[in-house]
Amino acid sequence: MPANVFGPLPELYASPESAARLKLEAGGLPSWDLTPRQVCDLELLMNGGFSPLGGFLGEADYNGVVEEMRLADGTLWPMPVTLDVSQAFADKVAPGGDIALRDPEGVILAILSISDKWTPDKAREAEKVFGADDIAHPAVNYLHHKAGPVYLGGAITGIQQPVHYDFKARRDTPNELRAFFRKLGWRRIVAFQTRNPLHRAHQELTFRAAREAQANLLIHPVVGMTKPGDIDHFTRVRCYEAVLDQYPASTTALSLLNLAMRMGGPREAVWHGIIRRNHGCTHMIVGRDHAGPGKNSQGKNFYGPYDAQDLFRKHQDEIGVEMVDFKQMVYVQEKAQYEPRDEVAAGQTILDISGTELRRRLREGLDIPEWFSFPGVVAELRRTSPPRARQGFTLFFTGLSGSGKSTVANALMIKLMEMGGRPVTLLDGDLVRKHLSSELGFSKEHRDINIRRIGYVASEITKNGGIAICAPIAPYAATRRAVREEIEQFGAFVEVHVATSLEECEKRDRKGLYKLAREGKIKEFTGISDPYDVPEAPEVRLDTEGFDVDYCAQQVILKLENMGLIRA
Ligand code: PPS
Repeated sequence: MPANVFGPLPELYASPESAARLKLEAGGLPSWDLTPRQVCDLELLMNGGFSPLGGFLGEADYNGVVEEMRLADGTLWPMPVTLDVSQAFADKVAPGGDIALRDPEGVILAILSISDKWTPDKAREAEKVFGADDIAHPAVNYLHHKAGPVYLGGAITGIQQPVHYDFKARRDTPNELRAFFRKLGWRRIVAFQTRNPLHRAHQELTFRAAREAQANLLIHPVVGMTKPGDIDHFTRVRCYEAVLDQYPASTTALSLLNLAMRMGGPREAVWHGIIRRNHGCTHMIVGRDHAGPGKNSQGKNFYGPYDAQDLFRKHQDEIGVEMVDFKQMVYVQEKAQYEPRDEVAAGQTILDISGTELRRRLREGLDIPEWFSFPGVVAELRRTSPPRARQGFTLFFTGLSGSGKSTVANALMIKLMEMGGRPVTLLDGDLVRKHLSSELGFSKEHRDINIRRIGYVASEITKNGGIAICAPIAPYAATRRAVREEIEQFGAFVEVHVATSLEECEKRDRKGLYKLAREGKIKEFTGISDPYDVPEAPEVRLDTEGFDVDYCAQQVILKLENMGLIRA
């Protein structure tokens, strides 16, 4: 192991005196408002979590990382840490200049001295770094649909740490953790990386891993950004705190890591190892499908289950952290205890509850046995995940103009109000255009703004336990997906494709708009002179032709019942 694991690590912060002066000077520089992911990256750059990086990658380093997992000087570095910006901002700045980096509230966190500016080949980045240019991968989707088109690289001078109001006492910089380990005399520390609540199986496996490595244990969960749809970090941290007293206090520590994960499987595992080395750890637990992104658009896994372990093992010496094999722990009923799955004697009964099954039990308010989890953890999960029939949700209708979205949406609103229990809000396309988006037209840009506004309002309604029914055309799949991701943080998103054909909509032509569109009097008309991406996998697809409104509404009601969102 490298000898420097316990000594202090270089940080990128200016001294307090220079920081005060730089802050004043930076007020006059062009400034970039960092995205949430960039704030996470910047924090780990500044505090040494991404050491040896001295800033956002320049072009030569980026190319080396993408192609070979190495910086231009040959140092192992698996993940591009780049500052993506808009074309408009990129046009205003040039290599040799400085820019101020601000958090979303406008606070200046750092100065970037631009050394490189370039337009990356995102398809190549996706292929090489994540293994496929497939937007089913959350990081590839981010790359194509959220990240700006131009990258800026250069050295960072840190002015101040990003502000966190939550769980302050549980957040530690690499140097704070190193000092803590030094003070307690911990010399072998095994890190456990996680983005999920810990149940008994995790407690058993981490406890055993630490014992086998004769090491202390650092539970090091990610609280920056994880996989879309994960349990929010507030709930998770309360769950971690509830488990902490199951470990001997003198051998185990909990610290939160403000990392923005990419779900990059093997490369991400190597990255996690380097980050843990920087945080003073000597070992890391790497499991099956570490940092896995789920299924690709063909329904197959992006990576093999042990790819992450293989890549980690191959680079273990350079990472400077030893891999501890994750043993899948299962509950053996006859013995009333956990054992590694491969050590269970033949004929014994194994009990297990999968993640999907756990979510179902929470959703439906069913029993979660004590052999599976700790009462404190279950209580926290139940607090934030009441049964689905008591949570808010969004019903999102999409379809061509005149397809019948508003009619079915209105019928559903009435039916849901008749059932009672939750407030119902209808965000109909025409209503929204009148009250929220009256200044917008029908260009792609304006339609996207319109749908994002609807998504924002619907996510607030969902978060607060109501039912939002949206009925815009929403022609673009990527925008619908962004709205889904925003809402699924708080409740279910039920996409209903009103699949009335263009011919039928045009035949009905309720508002006379198709005629005008055919005559060229209305431009950019969906289906005629503007695109409509047909939803690939909506929760419900409604065929309205030949069916009455009641029947269509009933199809949606059945789906809602089936998803546990309403009680029969
Ligand atoms: S979008 O694409 O989701 O922002 O559209 P939306 O807000 O739902 O607005 C669609 C309604 O606006 C009328 N309209 C047009 N639709 C499509 N293309 C063009 N160019 C256009 N111009 C006006 C039309 O009446 C749509 O109403 P619905 O209820 O869908 O028939």
